[in-house]
Amino acid sequence: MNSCIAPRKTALLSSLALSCVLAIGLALPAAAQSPSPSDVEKHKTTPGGKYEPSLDVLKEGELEAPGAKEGVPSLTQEEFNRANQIYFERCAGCHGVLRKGATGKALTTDVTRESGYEYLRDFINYGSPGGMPNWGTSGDMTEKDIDIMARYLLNEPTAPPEFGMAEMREAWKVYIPVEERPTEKMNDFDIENLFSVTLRDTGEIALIEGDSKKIVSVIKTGYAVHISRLSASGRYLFTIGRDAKINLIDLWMEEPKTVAELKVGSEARSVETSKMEGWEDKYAIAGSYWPPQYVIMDGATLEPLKVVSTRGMTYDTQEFHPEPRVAAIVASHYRPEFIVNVKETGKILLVDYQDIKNLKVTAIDAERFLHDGGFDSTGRYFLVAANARDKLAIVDTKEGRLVDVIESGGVKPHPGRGANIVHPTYGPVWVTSHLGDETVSLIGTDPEKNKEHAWKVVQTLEGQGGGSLFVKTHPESKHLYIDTPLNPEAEIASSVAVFKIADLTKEEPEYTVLPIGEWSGISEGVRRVVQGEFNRAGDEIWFSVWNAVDQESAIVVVDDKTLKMKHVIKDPRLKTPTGKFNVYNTRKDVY
Ligand code: DHE
Repeated sequence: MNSCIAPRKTALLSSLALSCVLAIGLALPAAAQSPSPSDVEKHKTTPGGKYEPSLDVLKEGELEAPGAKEGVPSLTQEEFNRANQIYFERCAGCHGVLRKGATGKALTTDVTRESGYEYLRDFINYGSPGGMPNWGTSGDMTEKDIDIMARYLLNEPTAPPEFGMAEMREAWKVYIPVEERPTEKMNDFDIENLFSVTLRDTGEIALIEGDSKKIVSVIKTGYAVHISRLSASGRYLFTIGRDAKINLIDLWMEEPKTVAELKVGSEARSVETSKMEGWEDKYAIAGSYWPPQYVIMDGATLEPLKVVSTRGMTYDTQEFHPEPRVAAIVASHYRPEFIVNVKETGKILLVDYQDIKNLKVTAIDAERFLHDGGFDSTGRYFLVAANARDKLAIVDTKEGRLVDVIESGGVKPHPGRGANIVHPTYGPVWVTSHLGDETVSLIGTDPEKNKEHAWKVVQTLEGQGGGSLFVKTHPESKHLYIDTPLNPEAEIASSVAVFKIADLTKEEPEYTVLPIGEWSGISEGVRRVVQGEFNRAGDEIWFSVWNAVDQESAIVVVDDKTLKMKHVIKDPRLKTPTGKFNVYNTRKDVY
């Protein structure tokens, strides 16, 4: 079940983790029929449909093939390995590791055996108008792979191994104990304006000085490292790889280095640190996709202290879900709590870290398939996208309760951490763009002075198109930036749209297009332009020009006042740059 994208682009697209869905719905019709050519047209996967987790690390581990069962076609160990690889890479993001269903339908044997081998084979081959890509007829999967997958689905799924405290302690390494670390900053970097840049496909981060724009260090991290977060003091940088490896990097050292390391599972995406006054730098937390759990660690050593499973009941149908993945985690500024977003149960957990022996967790019923989100400008309200349901859930982190769940106004919201602007008409608003269409939604966030606008989509803007991942602004900026890295049009994917905040009063506000890809001077590759990040002063914004690992990539720095290109950072070490995390803005949640 290879990606439904032209093979030529495979390197970059696999790095995009685009797992084309096995089926949006395997709602089986009475007879297995090939779809008509016009139906096959409808199978074209959208950017939103493609942006599903790929459990790249799980596919590496060998699992034992299920034994023979009467009436069920068996697989050799080799075929089973191949099927697992395809399934974890392409299908598990939607259908779940255990095939119990997530955003896609369940593919458990009670469903698949009812349909039978021929039906499954044809379904995989031809797809369905309901959203299942036509893997065979598109040329993305060979006949042999389709045969293996049809048989695989008739066999019971095999669960990958658990990863508990014993495994974590075994993986835990402290390279430099706290007492041997510097007691003051030993380097000349302006740490507050340092950027930690994800070098996705090399499993590294680059530390780049904001003023000089020079790479001061490249540090090895986990596989396909995902995000960086800062400790409240700004001294410690935490990174998490998709392989669930956390690196703790001490920015005070003469040459910043990993001082401790921990693996918290097999697949993960999020890490955060305690930020409440009095608890600065004390704890860290990481959430995993597999096993479905979060772990609280010591903030200075990463010693794992408490592992908590997220398995449990879905918020709405109240059915047991065996693998609810942990998505975004943020740290409250108002209470000693981590805000943990669980995808499949649709619950937002407020994890009180004051007493981890007697752990208090408030479980808020929100919406399913929570993904990413951020705070409003006051840091009190947290807004998170339930992207498969086109909704946003809002939590009051001061009161510890759900404020509301609202329609996002577009298809598949993807805010990153969102962007906070003061709208000339509606007051403070938080912004999200969408993966599935061009909508940019502005949501009122001030229930005190702008009560009538609070928690409503007060305005929608028309951006360049779908495939947007991140929006960005800064309190000092008069602009709102929207990227579109996953848009199928190369020109749109390699540029960003900028709205003037003052123009938002106009009936149809227009945007300026910044041709960042072109400005980079790179002529090869798709030049996806992704994730704007401001510097500490808020007068320049950095964009990654993200190409495949064997192609040239860059970071383009834009002057926020003039919207002109200010600088291009190029370096042979800058391979596949994606996320960028300015130390000050990340630790203070400025966006
Ligand atoms: Fe991300 C944030 C999950 C693919 C770049 N990504 C997040 C968060 C989650 C997540 C849960 C929120 C973390 C938090 O705040 O604690 N991302 C996933 C996936 O499951 C998905 C769809 C597929 C996968 O298998 O990983 C995925 N993400 C990508 C990419 O392909 C991106 C564009 C490039 C890359 O580096 O992998 C990408 N994700 C990012 C970035 C952030 C992020 C840059 C942080 C944005 C921010 O401003 O905070």
